[in-house]
Amino acid sequence: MKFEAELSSLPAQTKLMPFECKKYLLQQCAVVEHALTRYMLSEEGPLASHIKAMRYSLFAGGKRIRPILALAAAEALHAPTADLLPIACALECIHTYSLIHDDLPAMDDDDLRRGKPTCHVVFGEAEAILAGDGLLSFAFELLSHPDAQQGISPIAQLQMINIIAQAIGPVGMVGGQSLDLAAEGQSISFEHLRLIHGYKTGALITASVQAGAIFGKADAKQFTALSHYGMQIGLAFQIVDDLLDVEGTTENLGKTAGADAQRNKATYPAFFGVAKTKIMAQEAVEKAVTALEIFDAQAEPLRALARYIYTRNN
Ligand code: GRG
Repeated sequence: MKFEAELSSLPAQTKLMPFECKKYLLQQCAVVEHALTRYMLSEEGPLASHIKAMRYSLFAGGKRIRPILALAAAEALHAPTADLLPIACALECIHTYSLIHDDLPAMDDDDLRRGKPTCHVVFGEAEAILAGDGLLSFAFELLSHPDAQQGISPIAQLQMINIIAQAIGPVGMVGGQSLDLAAEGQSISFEHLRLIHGYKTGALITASVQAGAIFGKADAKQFTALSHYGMQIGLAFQIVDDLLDVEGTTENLGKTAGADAQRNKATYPAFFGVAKTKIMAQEAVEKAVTALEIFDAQAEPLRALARYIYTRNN
């Protein structure tokens, strides 16, 4: 999908040179990749085949948006980010678990993810369930890892774990997935769609930003601003995901394009058409950037990430 042309219509405050964002993303992706390699269990011993299934999906080439958002939020608060890396890796493990389970035959039954056959296609359904469970549990090992206790007070660390746990649980990502499955083939209201998106996709994205905010010792005003930013980019992320399902290709997306329509899923383009949906995504990005008004140039990566979420093509 070509969004670049539409970038010119974004207000000046949301503009950054595309190459700067690309460079930042590549750099941060490499940092996250390196940390994941360091923290993730290696494929040896009696559990090698279980760990192989976890590693297969974790290292299949995701964009690492959630960990990068956490790091960028801490950066916006002038915090050194090295000690945040175990938390950033935990967020990616949680996200990867959700993708593995989302692809299972009992859920979306997809055979392609991140450009590769899905975990259950390669390792079988039972092992894919366990790989997801393993990644989710391992994430909590990382959230409470001795390295994650550096540069943060025990109270702030517990608060961060609580926020992440809430975001991915029954009143968060898992609840959203449940609502999403129940809504398949049903005629639902737009308000209900927003609720599903907010829980299923928005909650973990918002929690990633909030984790960075807590690590960066945000005061109440900064935390509220970063939370608003997180909610708006979470919304933009899901709207663009809906658009990419319509306009993207399977090759670009690394997952089956057109799957939403095939499953008769309620989406933004289904409600509003493609053109209006793009405007709604832009509006969410603009609101996200406006929420960052109280921050200085250190928040530039967050502003660039908001814009990237709109222009991404996978
Ligand atoms: C199974 C508990 C459970 C939850 C599943 C994440 C999720 C909830 C479902 C995935 C379905 C989906 C396509 C949601 C839209 C937004 C989304 C999470 C897209 C994938 O995230 P990206 O684009 O993926 O960050 P990469 O592969 O780059 O990490």
